[in-house]
Amino acid sequence: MSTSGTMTFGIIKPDAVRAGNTGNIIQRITDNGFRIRALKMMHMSRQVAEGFYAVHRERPFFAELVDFMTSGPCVVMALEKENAVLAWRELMGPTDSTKAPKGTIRGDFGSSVGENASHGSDSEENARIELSYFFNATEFC
Ligand code: 3AN
Repeated sequence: MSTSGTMTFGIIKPDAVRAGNTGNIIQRITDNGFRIRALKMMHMSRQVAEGFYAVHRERPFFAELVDFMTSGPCVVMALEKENAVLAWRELMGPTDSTKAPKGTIRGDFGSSVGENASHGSDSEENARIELSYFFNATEFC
């Protein structure tokens, strides 16, 4: 298996899993040339969600964000590609699903700025932090 490129961290959020779009989103990921290096479904506890979004703790939407991310199972993923961080953010589209173009994951599967179907790291440094928050070294294939 090729291991070229860089890795980013992605989440298929609870709204998209609930709506039955997990398979559609994974299909888009592989169709766009990403290699899935790790993947698991999980239901985040409040402690895990609060830790993951700790940088947003002071934002007015923090409680809503944690409620949403713990509202059902999600799928966490390690995605590899050339310039994976940027490539995954482009495939997702902008944060606010109501402004995301059709053809992007958020444009097609999200419904608002909070319920936006997917997460992606915003830098390689944060990708490393977020990957190690959710995956052990033994979980990467
Ligand atoms: P991104 O995830 O695209 O980097 P950020 O960093 O602006 O976007 O937002 C972090 C998280 O907070 C995202 N998951 C987003 O859905 C959520 N979020 C941002 N703004 C709001 C808002 N006004 N209301 C609810 N959730 C929000």
